[in-house]
Amino acid sequence: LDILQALRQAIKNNESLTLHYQPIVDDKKIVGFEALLRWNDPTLGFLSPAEFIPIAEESGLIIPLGEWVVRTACTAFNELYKNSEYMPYLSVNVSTKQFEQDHCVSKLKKILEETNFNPENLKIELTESIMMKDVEKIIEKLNQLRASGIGVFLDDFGTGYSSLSYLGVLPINTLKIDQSFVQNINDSAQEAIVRTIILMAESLEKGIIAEGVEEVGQLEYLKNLGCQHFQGYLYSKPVPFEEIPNLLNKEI
Ligand code: G
Ligand code: G
Ligand code: MN
Ligand code: NA
Repeated sequence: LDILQALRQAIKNNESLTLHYQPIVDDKKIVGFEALLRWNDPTLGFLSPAEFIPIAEESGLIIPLGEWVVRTACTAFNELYKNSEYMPYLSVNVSTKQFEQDHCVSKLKKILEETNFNPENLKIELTESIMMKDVEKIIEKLNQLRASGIGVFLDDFGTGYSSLSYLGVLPINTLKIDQSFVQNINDSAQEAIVRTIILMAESLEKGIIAEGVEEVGQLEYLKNLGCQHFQGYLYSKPVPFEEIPNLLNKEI
């Protein structure tokens, strides 16, 4: 059984695919959760999204898979927070291949309507590779997202080929600093890069989230540089949906 065949089955059966959720925090509370795909196939066993997302992209399965992610996460979150005053935002990864599709934005909006999910509570994470595509078209889509209330995060920031000149014109809300910078933050060159990214984000009025924060030392370093939002094993690994309530009581 090959991965492609198995993935096609998994999407159809809706049994072996699940989502885990990793909190994004400030210095007091959880502000959001990133949804991350997990796949434990009955015959192939556990497969990492790093293995199967590229196959899904190549085959076109990323379209139904991506829609499944948004629908499943929005439904689960609405249920979890139906009696709460405060709801952290939900962030989902959208691959460039998926975002390039003509009807991507209208499809997203349709899923939000069907699940009755507030667009202001949804963020989508795109990588810098979107900037290597038809930029005019990408900007148009980003503007449509903004108009609908959906937020846009630029994921793994600093590792791709984004031309800094695009950053000024792209309607993106937040930069997620790639974990590789955070993990090497005691290296003076890496620290200089992180400091510069944070300053640039401030001048462009964009938010910043540091990814991959594993140690208290890294957290303190980032706070000193002016970073206010964090994600990483230090606070929590991605957890199954059922474990979210345990996190809500945990100290930051
Ligand atoms: O969760 P983990 O670190 O194993 O994720 C590995 C990679 O897979 C990350 O780059 C992550 O962004 C990506 N990924 C996880 N879930 C999804 C998803 O639902 N859609 C897309 N497009 N990528 C995902
Ligand atoms: O590309 P993206 O940023 O979406 O990928 C997120 C991936 O990073 C997830 O698979 C998640 O499991 C992983 N991750 C999250 N926090 C940490 C961390 O603190 N350290 C490491 N090594 N990986 C992390
Ligand atoms: Mn991400
Ligand atoms: Na990332």
